[in-house]
Amino acid sequence: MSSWGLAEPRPLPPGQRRTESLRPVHYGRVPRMDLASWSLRIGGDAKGGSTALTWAEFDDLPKVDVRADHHCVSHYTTQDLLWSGVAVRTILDLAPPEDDVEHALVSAAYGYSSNVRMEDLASPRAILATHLDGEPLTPEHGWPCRLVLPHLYGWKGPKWVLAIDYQHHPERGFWEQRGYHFTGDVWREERYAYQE
Ligand SMILES: Nc1nc2c(c(=O)[nH]1)N[C@H]1C(S)=C(S)[C@@H](COP(=O)(O)O)O[C@H]1N2
Ligand SMILES: [Mo]
Repeated sequence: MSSWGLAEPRPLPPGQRRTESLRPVHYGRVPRMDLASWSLRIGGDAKGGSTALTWAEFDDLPKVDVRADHHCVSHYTTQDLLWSGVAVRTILDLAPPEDDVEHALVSAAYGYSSNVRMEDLASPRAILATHLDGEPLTPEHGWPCRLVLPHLYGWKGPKWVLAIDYQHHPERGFWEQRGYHFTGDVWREERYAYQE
């Protein structure tokens, strides 16, 4: 708290400006999702093969809250969002990768994907969010479930997430194939592939 009794403004990563609210940003249309057929598949180089969780199984897992800022690579940041859902750690423990896997490809409806390093996915603040600020996600913000990785740019977190594939040999995801950075750390300002 400052001497004025107000919360100090949270620092902004380099090259970012604040915006008041989170506006929906995505490539293509909002997919129609259905909980009855929804599943989260964890596969690729997974120890013991592929696993799929139904919505009921996923929703039964312990829930956590993560308060975080959202940073889009197109230079805006929305601060102080409260995400609720299942910690990614819980999923990694339930369906672990083979030894020495360092990468994953996270996929969503309509072919969107992002490649993520296991060390980023294993962050204690990585969450498969079902709720934002206490309300279920709206369709345009990723209902029923989206990945949130607070220390990476927003594109690294697929909305309408459907699968996590562990990869010994990493593939680039949707934006990473289109000139964006392999890792995407906001504090290191890793925006573009030419910086790699
Ligand atoms: N499936 C999917 N997820 C996505 C995207 C997308 O195009 N498709 N865009 C990403 C980008 S670039 C950002 S900044 C955030 C935006 O989240 P919001 O729509 O909730 O603001 O979603 C990310 N997740
Ligand atoms: Mo973005």
